Amino acid sequence: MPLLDILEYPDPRLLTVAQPVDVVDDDLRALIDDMAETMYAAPGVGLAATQVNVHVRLVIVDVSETRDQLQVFINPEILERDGEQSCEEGCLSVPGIYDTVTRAARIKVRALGRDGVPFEIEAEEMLAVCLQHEFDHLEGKVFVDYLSRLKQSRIRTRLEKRARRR
Ligand code: GNR
Ligand code: NI
Repeated sequence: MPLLDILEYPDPRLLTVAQPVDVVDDDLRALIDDMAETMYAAPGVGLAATQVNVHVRLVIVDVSETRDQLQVFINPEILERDGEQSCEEGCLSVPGIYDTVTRAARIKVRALGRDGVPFEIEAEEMLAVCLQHEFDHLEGKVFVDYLSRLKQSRIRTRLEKRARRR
């Protein structure tokens, strides 16, 4: 199975708003499998379809230490959010850049699983951070959008320079 290429900031394709999935079928499950392989190889704790240039509402996460607890969220919705937490975030689409982002401490999420069956979960701590980070990707948003404009322009310059050297 092939590893998928991950788009890197400031690639304008990362700004795309993803479309809802209408059928959860074997093609979608094949994409999930390729994304999982790509996320584990990176390694990352989450991956949104947007990052592999597929603009549908699908994210995967695995925040377990054992790296064997894949969670799949299709057409996710945040039903409730409360509290605040700040976490040092990174992103596979913004390699080598880490900064603190404040997000909701707890969220309640509804989505479809890889079998197409709806489920709801409550998330806190790292899972809540990761899910909010992934759901942002589906809206065309990356964590650097929360940083100051000065930091954003420094990050843009640094990654553009690095991309040119490759
Ligand atoms: O691997 C990842 N680590 C991470 C760390 C802190 C907050 C969010 C993340 S998600 C990131 C993988 C990624 O880019 N997902 O979109
Ligand atoms: Ni990311």
